[in-house]
Amino acid sequence: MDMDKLRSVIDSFSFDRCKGGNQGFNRILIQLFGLLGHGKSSFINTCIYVWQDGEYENWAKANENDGGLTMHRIPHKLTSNIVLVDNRGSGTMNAYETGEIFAQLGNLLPLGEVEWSRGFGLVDRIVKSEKIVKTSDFIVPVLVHSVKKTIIPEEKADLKALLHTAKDLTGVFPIVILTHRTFGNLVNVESTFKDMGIERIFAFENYTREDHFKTRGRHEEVLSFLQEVIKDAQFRVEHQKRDPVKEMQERKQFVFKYVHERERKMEQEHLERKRALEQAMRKKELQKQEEELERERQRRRQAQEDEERRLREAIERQRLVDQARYEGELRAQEEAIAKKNKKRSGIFSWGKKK
Ligand SMILES: Nc1nc2c(ncn2[C@@H]2O[C@H](COP(=O)(O)OP(=O)(O)OP(=O)(O)O)[C@@H](O)[C@H]2O)c(=O)[nH]1
Ligand SMILES: [Mg+2]
Repeated sequence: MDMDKLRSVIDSFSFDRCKGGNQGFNRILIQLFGLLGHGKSSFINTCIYVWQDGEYENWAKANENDGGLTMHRIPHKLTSNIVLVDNRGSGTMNAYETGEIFAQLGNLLPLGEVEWSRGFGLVDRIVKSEKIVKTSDFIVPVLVHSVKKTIIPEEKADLKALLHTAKDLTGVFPIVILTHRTFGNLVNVESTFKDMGIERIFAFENYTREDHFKTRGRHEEVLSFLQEVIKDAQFRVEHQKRDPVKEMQERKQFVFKYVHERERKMEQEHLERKRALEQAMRKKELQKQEEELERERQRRRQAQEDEERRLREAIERQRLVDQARYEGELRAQEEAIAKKNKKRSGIFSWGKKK
């Protein structure tokens, strides 16, 4: 399809023209999500730039430096029936951040500033938003991922889980947008996402402040992406009985359950950590007691050895004293005998002279 035809298909899209009518939907909400600084806002700029085909502007306030910036959920109206939503990116895939992503994706929070909360704060915010959020928005989840960032094996499982939960939550398999397409191994990243079950992947070099030289390739890719979004929404509405109010309710239940499970898990982990810490402390205390006992045993052994040595030395000293005395007495006896013998032999010699 040439570009003009594509534009006219996108521009004229309306749920009212779906076979079986709009089933309660009136606009497509393209919900962008993903990690911080992967190019969500730049992708919105790219879409608006291509759609308006005028001068480049930083409509979505993409970060001018390399990093993350968006703190608000800002809707950008592309056509009367298609809205792009720039969501706040998450820093990690941990349970708090994914909870917030699901609430954003499920359109359970009002558009505007995004606060992130711990504990059951998210549930409170969803309940407070009930009257503001629209059930008539058809959500198409779109994950934005930069080719620059290699997906390490531990991240792969988290990312896959996130994509599948996004599908369960919205009823639509997320489309993946790869940004910075010339800055990394595109083939590898594409095949990683295909392995995760993703059917539609678009790779872009986003139009940015530095590089917004219009190219046919980029323009066509953006229009094809929008056409794909429309086809998906149409397919879902035409091939399935829909009830937007009930679906919103189900999304809410899903996120409540997720938050509840998360809190329960956190509490359990906290208790396990506490138990492990107490166990470690008890073990350390026992070890200390054992060491003290061992030191006491050694002290006693040493004292006993010292006592035995002292006794042996005393016996030895006594033996030497006894021996010396005995030898002294012996010597005295011998001297006495010798003296006696000398005397006797003197008597005998005096008798002979006579
Ligand atoms: N070369 C190039 N730069 C890009 C591309 N996409 C985004 N950038 C740059 O990357 C930086 C971050 O892009 P953003 O669009 O602000 O990222 P983000 O996902 O909106 O960030 P958060 O709002 O924090 O989640 C900016 O400096 C962009 O100019 C791309 O495809 N190619
Ligand atoms: Mg942003």
